[in-house]
Amino acid sequence: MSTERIEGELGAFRDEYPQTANVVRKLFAVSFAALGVGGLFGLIQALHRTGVFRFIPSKDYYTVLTGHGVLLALVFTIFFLCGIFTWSIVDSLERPLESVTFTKTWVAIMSAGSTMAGVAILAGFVGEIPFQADVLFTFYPPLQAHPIFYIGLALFIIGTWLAGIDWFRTYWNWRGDNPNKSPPLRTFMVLMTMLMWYLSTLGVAVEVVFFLIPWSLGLIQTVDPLLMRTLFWYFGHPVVYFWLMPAYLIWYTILPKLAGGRLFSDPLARIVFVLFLVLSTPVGFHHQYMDPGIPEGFKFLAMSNTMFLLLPSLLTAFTVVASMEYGARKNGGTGYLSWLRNLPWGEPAFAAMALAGLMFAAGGFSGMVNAGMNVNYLVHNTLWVPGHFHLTVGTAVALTFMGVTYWLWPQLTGKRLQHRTLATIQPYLWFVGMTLMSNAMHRGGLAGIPRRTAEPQYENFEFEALFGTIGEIRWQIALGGILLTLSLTLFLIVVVGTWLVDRSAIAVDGDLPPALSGPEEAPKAINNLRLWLVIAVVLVALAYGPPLYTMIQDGLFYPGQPPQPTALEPLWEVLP
Ligand code: HAS
Ligand code: CU
Repeated sequence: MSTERIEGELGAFRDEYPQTANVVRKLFAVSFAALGVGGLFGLIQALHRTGVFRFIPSKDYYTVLTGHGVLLALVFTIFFLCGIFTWSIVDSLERPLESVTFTKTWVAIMSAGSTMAGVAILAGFVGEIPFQADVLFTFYPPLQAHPIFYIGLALFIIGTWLAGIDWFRTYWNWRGDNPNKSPPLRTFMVLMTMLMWYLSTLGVAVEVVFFLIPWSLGLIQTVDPLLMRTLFWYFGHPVVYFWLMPAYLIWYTILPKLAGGRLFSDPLARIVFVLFLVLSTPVGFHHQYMDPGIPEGFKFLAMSNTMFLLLPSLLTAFTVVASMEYGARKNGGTGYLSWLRNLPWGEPAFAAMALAGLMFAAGGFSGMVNAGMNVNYLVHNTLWVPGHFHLTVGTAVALTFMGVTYWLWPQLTGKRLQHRTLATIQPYLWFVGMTLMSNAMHRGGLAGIPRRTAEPQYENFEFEALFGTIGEIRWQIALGGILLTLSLTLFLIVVVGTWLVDRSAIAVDGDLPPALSGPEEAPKAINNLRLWLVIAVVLVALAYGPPLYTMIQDGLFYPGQPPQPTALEPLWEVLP
């Protein structure tokens, strides 16, 4: 196989930055391996809990569920986004990362951490082994895992912190050479996402390092479940934007090009990322509306912040669709909606991203329902919630990542995309499978079917009596799960097939066109990272300071005592 540049080939990223391309390929490879195994676990679960086909004992259900959640929601997504961010920084700043050794170090730390956590989870299948980690992907107490799981998680997070340092360092050096330029849009997006990540991972780092590791090692006897859940969800909401923001990066910078157009507004895209940094963290209590011990006023505050947090996504819907429409009209599209026909629906990369966006409109809607404090009581801990997140992380993010792979993989490998027909079918199959599965999950949730259980039927209680179409719901989930697995298999065949062929002239143009309204039209303050970080920290302190203070007073300083009445009155009773 020849590795020299092939004559006549469009500029492959691989030829310009061979070492970076190598790192990104490795990150993607780990990510896709996790996708394969995690996806298989998903199928096992869907068939098991619908009772369609059971080939594991129900006691292993939680091992499978934990593997599914950790491998897909943490390993697949985060390895992939680290690859996308590395590519974004290098390609948009047009300079390689500062030190290959440093880059390889964080990749190795992340890989070691995931392997440790993965081994602990898989050990759950083996009865005799004393370590296991059937703690689900949210891993908060009272469920307890072997220390190796928590240490693996800690390493994984440290790896992502180092990755951020790598990207920031490259940016700072670039700024030294270009003191008066705005950072390119992709770089700006990576930096804002990482600032949000640093701020929000503090919560989970404190939880894991100071509580869960010592607790699992037997160094401390008890932990306060409420405090642990609060530290987790302080991180647990922003992590969903850690997955989403790279997908938005792709929608803002690559999708308009694939649609034949240009991004509508660069400043608006920057504002969206600023809003995510500022608002993503002070909302975590919307996962804890049902938890006792948190003053209602602070839950209310989290709800209000969550509603404000819809804004960046609504702005995104506007900007990205406008950019697509611009492309379609340039290609001869007309009418209010008939321009949709002039989009390249037969291009796998485009179709995957556009379908992901469409499904996200529905996922965003079920998110709004979740966020309403009173409505949440109806859907919390039911199958509705997995319905919601299979549209968001499971489609908006996952399908966008698959779509961008069809575009980027040839540039990273220097090889032409193989099995194009399979690649063209794949996003549509995902769309149909997910429509069936997630719609049925939402409906099942409304009927009261709980999430996270192998046996959703209660003793002497038939959901049929409550909801006549339960049989139909069961089948939709099972069939949806099967179609999703098929789609995922097609994706992996395309990726592996492309990787294995010999190099040839590739047909992907990697240049991205500038936005219609460029960065020079944005106010200068937009690029002031420090300003936005300070505002984000202040908002977090307001939303979390007082409730955390009382929790720590009640729980940590008096371990083992019955809960003390909280000193904090609901917000509206303390405010003048
Ligand atoms: Fe969520 C639970 C609220 C977004 C993931 N969420 C979860 C869980 C996960 C998750 C994993 O308030 C479960 C955690 C667990 O295990 O317990 N979520 C929201 C809200 C939003 C939201 C308000 N979630 C996400 C995203 C996720 C994600 C994004 C992953 C990536 N969620 C909640 C709440 C809960 C929750 C409660 C707790 C529930 C409970 O009780 O446990 C918002 O960010 C959504 C805003 C989105 C929109 C949509 C805009 C539309 C766009 C589409 C544009 C179209 C295009 C294509 C580009 C307003 C941007 C057009 C195509 C053409 C052809 C024209
Ligand atoms: Cu959330």
